[in-house]
Amino acid sequence: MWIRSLGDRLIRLHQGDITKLAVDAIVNAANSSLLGGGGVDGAIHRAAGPELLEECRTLKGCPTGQAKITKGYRLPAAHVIHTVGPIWQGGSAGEAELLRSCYVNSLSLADAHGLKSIAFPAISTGVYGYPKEEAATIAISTVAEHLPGKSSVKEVVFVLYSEADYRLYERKAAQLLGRE
Ligand code: AR6
Repeated sequence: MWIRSLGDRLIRLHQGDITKLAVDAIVNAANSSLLGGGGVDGAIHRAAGPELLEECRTLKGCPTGQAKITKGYRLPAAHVIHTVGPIWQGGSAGEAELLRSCYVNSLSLADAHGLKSIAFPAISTGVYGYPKEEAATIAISTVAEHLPGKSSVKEVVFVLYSEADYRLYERKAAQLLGRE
């Protein structure tokens, strides 16, 4: 278990299925319709049950880089924060700034709701094709920049589905945040 404290805040790395985590909010790597899809989005909708889709229909979609919150329904997590990552188009279409916004806006939404713990998947690195190493750098550095301070969020978990992604995050987190 990789864990690192930034003041009184914690950053953890976890390998596995994000739908199993009992945190205040899990983040969904959704698409702009917010009406479900494959990958982690499909897994979250399957585990949360049909009530999640019903609530998502009332949200009328979400632009890339923004985030919206729903309840977690049958998930162990109380809430789902749906964010829409950029589709990788080669790197000169503002992808890095949009990916950064996904993390910033998800954290601000969690703070606005007084949430203490949040878990992120590796947004945009599946179907949306964002290079994993660059995406990991953005994920870790953005969270590290925004976590200290007055936010209600005390714990951020990065959830990596594959062992290879977990090892990448371990390496990146050690580079960016220092070793234990
Ligand atoms: N728990 C944690 N991570 C997971 C899980 C899981 N259960 N399942 C997959 N991942 P992707 P994107 C990882 O494709 O690239 C959907 O159809 C996966 O290994 O889910 O942002 C949406 O509706 C990868 O590292 O999301 C959109 O249309 C990461 O989650 C589109 O895909 C993200 O992969 C979004 O694409």
